[in-house]
Amino acid sequence: MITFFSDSHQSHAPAFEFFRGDRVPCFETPARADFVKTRLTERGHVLRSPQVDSRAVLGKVHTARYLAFLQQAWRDWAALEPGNEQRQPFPSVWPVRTLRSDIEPANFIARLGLYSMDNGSPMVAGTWAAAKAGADAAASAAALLGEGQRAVFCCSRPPGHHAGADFMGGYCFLNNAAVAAQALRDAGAARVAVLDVDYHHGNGTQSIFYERADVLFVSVHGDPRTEYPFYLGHADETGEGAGAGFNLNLPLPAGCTVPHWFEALETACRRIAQYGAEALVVSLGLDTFADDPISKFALQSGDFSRLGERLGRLGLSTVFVLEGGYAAAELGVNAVNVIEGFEQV
Ligand code: Q9C
Ligand code: ZN
Repeated sequence: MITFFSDSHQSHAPAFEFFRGDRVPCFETPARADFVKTRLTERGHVLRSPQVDSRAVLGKVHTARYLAFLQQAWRDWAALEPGNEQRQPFPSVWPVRTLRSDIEPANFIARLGLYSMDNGSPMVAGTWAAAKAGADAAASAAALLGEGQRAVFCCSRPPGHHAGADFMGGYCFLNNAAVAAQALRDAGAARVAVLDVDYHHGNGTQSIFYERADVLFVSVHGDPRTEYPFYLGHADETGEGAGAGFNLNLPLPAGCTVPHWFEALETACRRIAQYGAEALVVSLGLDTFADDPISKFALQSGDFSRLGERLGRLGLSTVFVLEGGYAAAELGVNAVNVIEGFEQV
C-alpha cells in the first residue's frame, strides 16, 4: 500500500510527559513511526513524502486562532526567557465552566491552557513541523484516492484524533483524520465515514463533525466512564442538528474480550455500509493491542489482520491514519497486518 511518511516526525521528540503526578518518558515516541517504517519497507510497501499543502483544509477543521497559536507557539515560548528553548511548556490553568474563552490572554501558559484539553500534549521546537507534515500526509492521501488509488496509509505522528477545532490534547495537535475526511469531501465524495478504532475515543474528530451529516463518525473505544478522554465518547452522543443520527459511539468496558471487540467492530461496519459512504477514513490506533502499556483491550497481532480484512470487505476507498499505539516494537507488525489484511480482500 502506498504510504506517506515524513522524516519531520523526528523533530517532535519531547523528553517527558506527566503520568500520575510524575514526569515520565513520553509514550508517544519517534521510535513508533520508525518501527512501522521498517516493517513497511521489509514487506515491500512504497514510502512517499507528502506533497499536498494541507493549509486550506486545516482552515476548515481548525479555527484560525488555534492554528495561528500553534504555528507560533514555540517561538513565543522560546522568546519569553532564556532557557525556555530547553524547557517543555505545560498548561496549568484552563477556561472550564463559567470562565471565558473568547478573550485570548497575553500570558503564554494561559493561552496554552485555552488551547488544550489536558496537560498531555508535550510540545517542542519541531512540533508544528511534524504535525503539519501529518496533516499534509492526510491531504496527500485524499488526493491519491481521487486519482483512483483504492487505499493509502499515512504513517504519521504525532497522532491527531484528540485534537478538536481549537484545542490540542492526548498527544494530538492537528486532526489528521478530520483533514483526510474534509479533503475527500472537497474532492467530491458526497458522504465520508470516519471509523476510529483507537483504544481512546476520538473526541476531537467527533466534535469537529458532530453537526454534520456529510461525515459519519463511528468509534469503538474504552468506556469513557473509566478511560481517557473521560468527558466524551458515551453511547448517547448521536449527533446534533443536521448531524443528528450521524455519530455512533460503541464504548466497551476496559478489559473486554477480543470477540466482544470484534462484535462492536461488526456493528460499526454495518452502520458505515448502511450510510452509503463513498470513502472511508480509518483512525488507526493500535493501542487495542494486548501488550499496550497504557490501554486495556486484548487484541493479538493476528487480530489486526482480521481487522484489516473486515475493513477491506467494506469495499470503500480508504485512507488509514496512524493514531495511538505505544507498544512501539510491535507497532510495525500490527500496523502492516491491518494494511495487508485489507489488501488481501
Ligand atoms: N499523560 C492517543 O492514543 N494520557 N492518545 C495518558 C497521561 C492520555 C492517548 C497519560 C492518553 C492519550 C492518540
Ligand atoms: Zn489511543
